[in-house]
Amino acid sequence: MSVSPQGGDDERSRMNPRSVRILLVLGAFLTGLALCFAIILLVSEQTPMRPAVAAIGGPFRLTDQDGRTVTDQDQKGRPFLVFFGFTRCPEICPTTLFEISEILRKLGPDADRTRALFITVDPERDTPKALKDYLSSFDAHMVGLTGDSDAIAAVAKSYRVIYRKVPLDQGDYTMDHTAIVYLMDKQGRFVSPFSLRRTTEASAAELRKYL
Ligand SMILES: [Cu+2]
Repeated sequence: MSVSPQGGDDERSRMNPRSVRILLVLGAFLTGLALCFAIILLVSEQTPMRPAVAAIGGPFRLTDQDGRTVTDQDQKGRPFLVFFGFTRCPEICPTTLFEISEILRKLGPDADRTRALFITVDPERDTPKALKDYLSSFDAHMVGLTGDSDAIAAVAKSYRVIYRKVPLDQGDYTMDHTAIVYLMDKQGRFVSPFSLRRTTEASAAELRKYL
């Protein structure tokens, strides 16, 4: 095909039927695309993800490191992280709490608009005082929570956290526990597990999205 550089009116009028055809094809393509999106939206609304997601987390009534009663309702209005563990944990808990502390520090003043809850799976030894001593090494936005063994069992169950006592020598014991950090939104709904396998900046940016 030849295209004259000085096409002028003549060239434009000759191109017209083709332009119309192109527009028609483009229109059909865009309509198809819009339909695809509509179908994807419909399907994603109907997937059973929603009830499963909503089933993580739930009401609790526990005691913080200062002896105050803290409930799930107190968290409403700000996104928060939840992590289960115990103060005598040799490795996973201190590492995780350190990483969460770094993220909270990175948030600067915005950290006031969020929370990180550290819920003990060893309420026998993790009294409010034990939690307070332990958390003094971490960011001040961290809230340590304990309670009687039934309250802890109930909150762990609602987050699908599994934990158990592992006997050691001389009557001592340690704990095995699920070590997932949960991200909950402002309404207290589970968003997703919160990955710490990225830079502090990336984690802080992710958390900031839910403020
Ligand atoms: Cu641990």
